[in-house]
Amino acid sequence: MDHQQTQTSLALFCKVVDNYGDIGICWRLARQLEQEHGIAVTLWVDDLHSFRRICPEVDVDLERQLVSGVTVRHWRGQDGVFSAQDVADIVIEFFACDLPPGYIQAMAERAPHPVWLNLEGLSAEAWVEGCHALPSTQPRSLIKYFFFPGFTSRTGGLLLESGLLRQRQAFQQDAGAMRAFLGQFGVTPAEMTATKVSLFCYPQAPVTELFAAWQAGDKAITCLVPEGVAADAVQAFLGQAATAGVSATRGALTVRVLPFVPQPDYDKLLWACDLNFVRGEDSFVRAQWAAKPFIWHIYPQDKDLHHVKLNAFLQATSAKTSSLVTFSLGWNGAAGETIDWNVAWRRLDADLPEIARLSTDWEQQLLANGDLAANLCKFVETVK
Ligand code: TRH
Repeated sequence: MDHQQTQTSLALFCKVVDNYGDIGICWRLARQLEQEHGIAVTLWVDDLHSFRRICPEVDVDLERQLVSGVTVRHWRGQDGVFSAQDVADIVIEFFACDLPPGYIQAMAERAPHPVWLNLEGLSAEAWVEGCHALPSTQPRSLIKYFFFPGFTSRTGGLLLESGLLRQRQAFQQDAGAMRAFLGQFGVTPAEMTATKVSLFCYPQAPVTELFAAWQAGDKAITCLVPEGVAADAVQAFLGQAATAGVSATRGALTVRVLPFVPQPDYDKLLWACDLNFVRGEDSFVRAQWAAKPFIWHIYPQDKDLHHVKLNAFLQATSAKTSSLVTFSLGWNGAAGETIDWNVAWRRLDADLPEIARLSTDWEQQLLANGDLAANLCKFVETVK
């Protein structure tokens, strides 16, 4: 979309359900559309406090602010009044967050109507391909298209900024940079030489059991945990409050609490570790661009529906071994049998080099699908 033409405008609406994934994904997409596609992006978000945890530049008291070239608006409820002039060329509703009725009214009054997308959640389930890019007729002859991220060429692909993999390779080939990055959080040279694990999971994960297996193991483990994650298990291990900077070593295991870092630094944490425990959606995707083995803790849903989604991914990914599948099912309470974490860990640990090798093949497969932001722009061209 070259600049001779008027700059294309885009409005991205994000409601923070809980945790950081919703804003994590929307912030990443907003920045990329602005920086790589020259689109004038306005990000409407209803929770600036969660936003600031992943992006310290955000001022929680401002109604409107410019952050990294993106206009950030504080989305306060559904009563806003808008005119057709306020409506962007492209409107993205994240996770069916229900646009303000006044904005939809203004979209209908705008000529031409904007391109309206609902950016859906990520899943490897087969039905996604059949729903991706489907139109749905809305009142006042508006059309909304469903845009699905995914792992195949018949989906919207995954978020990936251009240059990210080059940055990663440079960082992972620079031992000094990795030492300095982890050193700023207090990681000692001895902890650096151990197997480094990042731990980002939901409270339900069997962290206490895994810590016991690591502590009793014959291999030194340095477990790096963002503050607030698995707080009960971490506090019990540390014997004190799990605040950033606190660490303890028991047996073969050292646990160190990290501060919650800005989003770009979270990538570096994944790049610097030998194994990553990730969750939800955005960290799950970032782990797949880190070329390191990872264990996914999926966002729990009622009636264990998330187990279907988990199994769909474990079937789809090529970066797997039976030890990883068993461990992942156990980690998500989907193994259907009691897991001996000493055995599960020993088997997974032995396969880490193989899984790391397989991760690069999987990365190539994902790259072939194109990145989500570029695919989204191409799709918009076909329907506008
Ligand atoms: O925080 P999450 O559990 O978010 C979840 C999921 O998105 C889930 O799909 C959604 O339904 C639910 O919210 C409502 O996990 P996720 O998706 O990995 O998002 C975490 C974000 O936080 C990601 O963008 C990385 C970022 N992050 C940092 O910026 N700094 C950090 O220190 C850490 C640990 C994470």
